[in-house]
Amino acid sequence: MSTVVILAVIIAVVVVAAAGLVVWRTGRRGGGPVEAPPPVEEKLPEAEQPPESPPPPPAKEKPQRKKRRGEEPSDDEIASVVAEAEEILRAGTGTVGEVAVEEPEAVEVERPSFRERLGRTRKALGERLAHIRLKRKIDDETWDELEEMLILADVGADVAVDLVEAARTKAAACRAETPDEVVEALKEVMQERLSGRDRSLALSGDGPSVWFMVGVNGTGKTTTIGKIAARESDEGKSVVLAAADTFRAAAADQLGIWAERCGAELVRGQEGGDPGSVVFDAVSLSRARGSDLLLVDTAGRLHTKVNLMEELKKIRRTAAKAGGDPDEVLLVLDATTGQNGLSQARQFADVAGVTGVVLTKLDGTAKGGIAFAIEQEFDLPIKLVGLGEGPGDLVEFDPDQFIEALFAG
Ligand SMILES: Nc1nc2c(ncn2[C@@H]2O[C@H](COP(=O)(O)OP(=O)(O)O)[C@@H](O)[C@H]2O)c(=O)[nH]1
Ligand SMILES: [Mg+2]
Repeated sequence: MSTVVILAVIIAVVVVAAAGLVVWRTGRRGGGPVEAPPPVEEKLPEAEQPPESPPPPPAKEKPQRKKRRGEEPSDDEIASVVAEAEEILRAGTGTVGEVAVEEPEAVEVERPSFRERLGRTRKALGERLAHIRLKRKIDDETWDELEEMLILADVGADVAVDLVEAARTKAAACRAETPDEVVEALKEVMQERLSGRDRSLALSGDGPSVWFMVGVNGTGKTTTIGKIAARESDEGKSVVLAAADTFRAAAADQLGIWAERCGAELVRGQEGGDPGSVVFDAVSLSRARGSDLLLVDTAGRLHTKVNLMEELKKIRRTAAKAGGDPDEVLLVLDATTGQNGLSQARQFADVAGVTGVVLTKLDGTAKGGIAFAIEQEFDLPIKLVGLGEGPGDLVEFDPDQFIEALFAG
């Protein structure tokens, strides 16, 4: 055997041993599954033989990820590959040699809490509650004050009377004597009234889920669609937006900005055009693409004398014909309009087949009690709540957290 062949065999053995050391140390520290390195080529053609002792790399030079064929790794190189592997494992992503390190799980976007955003509602209720808690004894006046407090918070007169009645019965049953115990009884009654409803958003079993947004102008339909699209896209869903509010071109432009932000597809028509044809096209496109979710923005008013409610019914029928009967028709209500908004909302609820409510602008009102009026008078579940104008400012309606925030003072 020639000297050159012996030398080549020695180098191959050293390289295999070094690669084994790197993989063993990486697997030991990372704890994850580590695959064996690819087999090292045994014999190299003479022309590619490396010099006997390759010059050591400069101290600060980043070692190459893949070694030149047949080159023997030095101790320094092994140490630096191990250090690199440790760094990648700490960062949670990347590749070490041939071993892929899994990407970290998506970090959940932090959503605002009721407690931090219901500032004005909490202040209004908190001051009155503080006054009631200071009372020495419970009498009719105490109950009247609690009722007044609820009416001022926009719970609605009938609902306020009903809640106080129930709290009074509860307080008597559990022999509540102090103002704190009475306030607690009212809080529990309010929690009971909002519990046990299905607040989930319905998904289609077959084809894209279709959610309509309806409601009067300025309530926050387009903004809510943008927020939902942002949330669902973040979760990896493919989303299509239909600009069926053809009243103003600016409405479709506004939706277009949201679509661009989150990579959703926008379907729009001519200003003043037929909203039905926008919806038809959007359903057809979503089905053809196999999209997960289609969000339909509708108008709060129209150019023509066509009745808005008739138009909504027509759009629904068109969507159904195209194979996209809505899974959700969400009535968007602006919390700041309080009881006035409710009468307009009633019309939508009656004709548009509303399945749930999105209560917007709860961050900017002292009238959070409107949530009770909606649930009790309309018998509709509030499914989502807007707590600001940003893409992350949409939260699921959690009644317990909502009431805790109201009573937190
Ligand atoms: N503070 C606050 N503003 C909101 C919220 N939702 C929407 N808005 C604002 O309300 C205004 C009307 O919203 P828009 O989506 O255009 O209403 P639309 O006419 O129903 O489509 C815009 O200025 C929005 O930024 C919310 O939850 N909180
Ligand atoms: Mg709009």
